[in-house]
Amino acid sequence: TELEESIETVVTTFFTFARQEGRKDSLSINEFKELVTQQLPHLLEAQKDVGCLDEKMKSLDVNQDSELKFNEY
Ligand SMILES: [Ca+2]
Ligand SMILES: [Ca+2]
Repeated sequence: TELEESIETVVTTFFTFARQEGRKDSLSINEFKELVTQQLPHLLEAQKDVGCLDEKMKSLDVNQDSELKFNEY
């Protein structure tokens, strides 16, 4: 279904960026910024500048370990 394809795209995108550095199953702040910059440019425009992404990351990072697990994302 269309929903399944969308979910698969989200999962694939997450892990493509997550494996770039450090832990392979979670996003560092740099990986998170790369992902948003490259894959979610409209979200970036809405956020106005990259500094807001730090805030976004903090709000998503439930356990505050500076890495985003898929369940946090
Ligand atoms: Ca990583
Ligand atoms: Ca975390």
